[in-house]
Amino acid sequence: MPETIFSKIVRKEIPAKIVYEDELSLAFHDINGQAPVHVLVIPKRQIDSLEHASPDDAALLGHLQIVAQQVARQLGIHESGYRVVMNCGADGGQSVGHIHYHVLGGRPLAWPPG
Ligand code: DGP
Repeated sequence: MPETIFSKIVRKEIPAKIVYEDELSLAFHDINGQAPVHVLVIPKRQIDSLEHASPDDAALLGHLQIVAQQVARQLGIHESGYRVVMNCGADGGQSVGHIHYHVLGGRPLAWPPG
């Protein structure tokens, strides 16, 4: 799949409000935040979606979840609670073809999602 805007963010070719970075991952505020805290956690290496992930990607996906925890703590939503969600494919609501977790918090979140 062609690269997306997220690869440009990884390479710092376009700006983003980055809150965390390491050799494998990047976390930055969503441009269209749906909660007081809405951060995206992405791998630097593009995987198009969860459907495109393989067992070899298991450690990387686990790493992204620990980064999500770190971001929640850093932004002070770890005690009130937060949601970590990944959309996959058209019906899942995925709009950017570079796998990512959403970290949402800072207000009560409804369930189930629409
Ligand atoms: P999803 O719909 O699950 O694929 O989520 C993609 C999210 O990416 C969506 O909430 C909006 C966000 N987004 C799209 N383009 C940009 C961008 O250029 N910068 C930032 N910070 N977020 C973006």
